[in-house]
Amino acid sequence: MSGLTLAQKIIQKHLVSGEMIAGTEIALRIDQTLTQDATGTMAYLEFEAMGIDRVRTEKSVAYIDHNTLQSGFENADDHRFIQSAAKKFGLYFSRPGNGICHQVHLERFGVPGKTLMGSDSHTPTGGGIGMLAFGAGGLDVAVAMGGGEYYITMPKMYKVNLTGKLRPCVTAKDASLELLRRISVKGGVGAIIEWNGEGVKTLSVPERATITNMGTEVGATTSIFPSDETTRLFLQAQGREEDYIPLDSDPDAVYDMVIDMDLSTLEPLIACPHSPDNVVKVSEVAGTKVDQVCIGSCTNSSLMDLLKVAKMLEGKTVAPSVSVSVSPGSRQVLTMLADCGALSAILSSGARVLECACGPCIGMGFSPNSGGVSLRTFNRNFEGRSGTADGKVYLVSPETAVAAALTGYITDPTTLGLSTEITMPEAFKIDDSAILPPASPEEAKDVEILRGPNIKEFPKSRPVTDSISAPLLLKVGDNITTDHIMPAGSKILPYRSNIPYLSQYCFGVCDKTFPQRALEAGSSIVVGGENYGQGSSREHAALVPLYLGVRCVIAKSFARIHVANLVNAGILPLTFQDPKDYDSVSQGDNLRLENVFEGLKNGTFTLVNETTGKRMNLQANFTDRQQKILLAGGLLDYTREAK
Ligand code: MIC
Ligand code: SF4
Repeated sequence: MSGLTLAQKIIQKHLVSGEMIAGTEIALRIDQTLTQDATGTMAYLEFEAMGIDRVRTEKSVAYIDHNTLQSGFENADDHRFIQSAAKKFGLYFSRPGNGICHQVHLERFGVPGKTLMGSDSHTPTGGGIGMLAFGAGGLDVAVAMGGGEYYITMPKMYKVNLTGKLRPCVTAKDASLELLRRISVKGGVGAIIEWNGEGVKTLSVPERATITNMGTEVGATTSIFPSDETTRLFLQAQGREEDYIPLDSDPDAVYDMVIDMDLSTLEPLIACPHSPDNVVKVSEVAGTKVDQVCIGSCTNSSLMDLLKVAKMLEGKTVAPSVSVSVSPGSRQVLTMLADCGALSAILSSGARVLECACGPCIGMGFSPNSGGVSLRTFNRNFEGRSGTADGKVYLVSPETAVAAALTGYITDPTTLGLSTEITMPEAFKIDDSAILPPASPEEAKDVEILRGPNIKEFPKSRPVTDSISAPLLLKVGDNITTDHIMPAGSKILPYRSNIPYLSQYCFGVCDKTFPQRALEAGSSIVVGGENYGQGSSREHAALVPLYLGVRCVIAKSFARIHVANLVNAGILPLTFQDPKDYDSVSQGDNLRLENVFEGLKNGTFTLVNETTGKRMNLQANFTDRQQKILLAGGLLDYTREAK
């Protein structure tokens, strides 16, 4: 028997059912959960609907970090709802302004060797300290909060074998962009990526967390680093040394793919609009005029990142033509920047310091000017996500961001000769006063859940039927993101608990007429290309199509979290057996799915294009559990029936 990979070791310890054979279904015990507010309201409504009175995990945390603009009552009502639900159901509550869920979780809660599930696709950030951390839809997280297992397909194991050491002004972000350049936004689908090898020793915890965070962008199930002396020192500095355990893969562990990466040969890289894998060297686009620079997000807002930013900005002012924002990842980061004087260097440079929240990353303010070029240290540059439809967003490291802020043009930071030498403090400032503990089970009985008028009914799902006849109302191309299906941003995000309202914006980036046409048709089918549904974990990208009557999505291939969300919503996700059949259907055709019940069991479905007469095969390997969920009309109904 060969040895185990690091991820396999954690999976083995948490395996409730199934075997560790790639491609088969396994069920995992989940130790910790996290939610953020944009997905959390729905997740707690779903948890409530399951009728469980208390979370059954080791630790569950509810964060408020996305919807912090509060330009009306909606966000504030949702915050209050989540706060009261957390208190009643036994969760810790991280108050608005306390920071971005992934950054705060890493600082204050994450534990090596534990499993973490979060209703946010960047939950794998926890892999930076050796957690096995998964992003999932809100309903799956609600089930895990109730003590239910997490069902996934046992992933393949990939290894990035790191050697060498990063040169000054070349960063962990560049290593992530290099992986995206090599394997693309779908190169990690169905796999866990372990970062290992000699080079790991040279990377700090925040650098590792940047890398595991960006692993979501290659479509990986999750990403993970070993837990070693660097991890121990980080936890010690957070006053949590008792949470440390060492963890590594066995020397003879077998991987399905090994990617070698020599850190010392990397150069500053940049992802050009509108995809994180549209990566070139910074030097190749140097000289492009920049209008805006945003530093922050769960990818690059650690104390280490911002101390380096402050060091580069110290005594200088940003170019007059560039608007610069800095959003620290957490209150801990912000107070420590303030205490050591680094904040003053940032402020004096002319940068605007924003709240410790997601902010511009999810279009919550700070949108670029018309057609503006925005360099961001974030993880996603999907079209329209910034809030400016024709904005051109590039993804870069904090060092490359500062270089552009100072010069006004895309600039390779290694050419500026600026020092990024910083000393990290031995201990972080611990102040958990903005993390509210849950009520005791006794007190919880009297806690009232506070609901605002923005909370509307959950859309009714319908069990799949043996034959489905519906028009193909929308045909889209490859790599459609959940930001295309259900856009976010400051104008729409406040309505995450109001599916009827949200539905007006469904597929707005692709076709503004879709919602109206779908409502009129009553039942519809959507067709997509490769990697349909990549990006975020938002289950709204399934719940809203459900509300609009979408019965089935047919694609060349799907992204992992989205396909699970479609099944949970009771929508059939099917793939073309022959990808060329994608060309045999056109928007407006009438389609008919036959023998659906048989197909659920044997994996093959017949699709008849009633407009052209062509018949073709579709496929899907639904597990027994998924078949039951689809027949019950979604996971919520299935869970209720199973109780
Ligand atoms: C994102 O980065 O797209 C989000 C907003 O954090 C989403 C979650 C959401 O849509 O609420 C994610 O990554 O899962
Ligand atoms: Fe927030 Fe952006 Fe991270 Fe999503 S990617 S959790 S919006 S900071």
